[in-house]
Amino acid sequence: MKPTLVQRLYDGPIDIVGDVHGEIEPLRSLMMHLGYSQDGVHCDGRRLVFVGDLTDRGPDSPAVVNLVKTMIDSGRAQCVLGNHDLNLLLDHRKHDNGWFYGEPFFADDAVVPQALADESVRETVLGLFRDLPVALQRDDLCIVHACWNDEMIDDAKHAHDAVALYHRHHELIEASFPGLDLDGVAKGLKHQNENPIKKLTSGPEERIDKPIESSGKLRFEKRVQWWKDYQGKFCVFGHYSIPYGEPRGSESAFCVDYGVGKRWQERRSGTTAGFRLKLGALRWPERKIVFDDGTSELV
Ligand SMILES: [Mn+2]
Repeated sequence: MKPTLVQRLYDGPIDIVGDVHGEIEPLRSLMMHLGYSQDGVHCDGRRLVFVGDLTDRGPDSPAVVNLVKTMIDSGRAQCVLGNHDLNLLLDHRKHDNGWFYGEPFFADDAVVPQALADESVRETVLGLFRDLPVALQRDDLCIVHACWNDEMIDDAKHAHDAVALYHRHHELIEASFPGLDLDGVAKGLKHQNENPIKKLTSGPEERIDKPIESSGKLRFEKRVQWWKDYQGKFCVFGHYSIPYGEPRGSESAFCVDYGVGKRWQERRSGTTAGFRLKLGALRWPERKIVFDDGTSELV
């Protein structure tokens, strides 16, 4: 029987890596600065834990998947499922996951350089994502891609297949609509906030009065900063793409996603070094963040 969607996090010292989004070179640099060999061995026996969103946007999603899969298969790394990873499992095409379908990523009428998948890459990617848990925990620490929520973690604890759990709740939520007199935004928010797989991998949202433009679409909802009210076990999460220098959590929660997924925008505007958007890893229990450029600081 498959293990459940909430699994035991490694004991001992770990390094928790933010959303990689296909950025293979920053990942290799980060591993080197953390003291890992290129296949993920650390001389002190430390291990890597990824917060999900391994693919999309960056130049080489297949290479990131191959590397992380090799480390997971040999017991040297763990990874939780992110919303981008989930989209591929659900076959939800988005503006930035065309690489998976063999199609170039256009932004502002120019191609963003990316390795494109073929059939065998697609098989490897789905094979990895199908087996990922949505959350990891141990006595002092828990890890999820976007949002920790006890009630939804409980649902995930009793499930073995993220796609099946997603569809089950999707249908339950749809079945609750007749007679409720909800508009499209309210329905969308129910799908976002009441489906455990959605909420754990992409976080809670709320309605806003003035729509904002995001990825070329008008949106009537925005993300909720759930960590401001969170008081549980220390939680490390990704997803929110918070640049260096900005507030990134609370007493009990820390966002390790420093936004490297949008580094293609910096490259396009001519930056070749000293990037503002970084890939970081939180060393635990040291509580030290190490970046792909080799800099580090206590948090
Ligand atoms: Mn994400």
